[in-house]
Amino acid sequence: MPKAELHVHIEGTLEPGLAFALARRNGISLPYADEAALKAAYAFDSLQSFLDLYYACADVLRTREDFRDLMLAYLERAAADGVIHAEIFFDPQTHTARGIPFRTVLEGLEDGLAEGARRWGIGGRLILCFLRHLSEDECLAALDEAEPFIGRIHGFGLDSSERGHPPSKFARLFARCRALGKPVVAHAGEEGPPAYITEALDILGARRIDHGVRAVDDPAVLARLAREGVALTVCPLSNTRLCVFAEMSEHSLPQLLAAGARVTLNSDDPAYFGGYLNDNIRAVQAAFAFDAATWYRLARNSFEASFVTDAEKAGLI
Ligand code: ES4
Ligand code: ZN
Repeated sequence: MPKAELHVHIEGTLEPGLAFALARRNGISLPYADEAALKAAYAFDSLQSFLDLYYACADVLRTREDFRDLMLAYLERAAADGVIHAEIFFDPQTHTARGIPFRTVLEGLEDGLAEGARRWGIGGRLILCFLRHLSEDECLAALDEAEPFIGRIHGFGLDSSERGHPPSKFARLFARCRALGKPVVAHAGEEGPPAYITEALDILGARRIDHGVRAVDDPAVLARLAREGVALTVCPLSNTRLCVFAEMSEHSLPQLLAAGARVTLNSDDPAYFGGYLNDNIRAVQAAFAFDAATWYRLARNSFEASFVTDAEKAGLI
């Protein structure tokens, strides 16, 4: 079934094989002996334990070609899963903090998008994510750096450590993003409370909520999401790997669907969490045995919640 993927971090698609190949190409060493040792470190007990490794591995990404190769590897894998459109997060601050120019990151990712469209017909857009563990002033400086390239950035998002970094910390930043005429999204209600979902909507003007799975902890928030048709980009394997839910059978996905929320399924950081989009779908089906109508609804939601305009959609599906 054709699908759109709306929640995937390009840095989270860095497979161990490519990480070691890029480390060799760039003459740098990873703090792991080999691919097996790196994979063995993929045992997380929280979002932070994952982020520590995710930022460490991103250090192998140095050149425009590295970012191109990373994007191309993701698009090949996504296309094989029936993804025909992807809205892809990137974290420029992770790279500019290491001295990699914003332009190098952007142009490499764009090279990959162009090549992926040629080879597999897959469409892709870039959503620039700000790192919420940093200060709002640091994020405003990152936006300054991105502004010369604004026509090549589809939207803005908010990711990294959620607890203790509420959306309200970034009110001025997202006001500027909206003033640039761009759609904004935010991670909220992954590890953080439902109140962060409300802040993302009311203070940041988020058009979609990334994760949002903890909305079930506040019936009023859940009812509002359903009433307003706010899309939730849910990432089931991410949530179980990061211990948001102990097991897939405990995931809030059936409650979100039953409440009428506009749920989409996504892979988040597929290299780290045990699989790409169809692996997520298989894991959900093994736990919940949804009927065909539910799967059709989920695929349809992915297009309806995308930032593709109606006119563009007419040509897409
Ligand atoms: C992330 Cl799973 C998750 N949550 C928040 N920020 C992230 N960045 C990459 N993956
Ligand atoms: Zn995410």
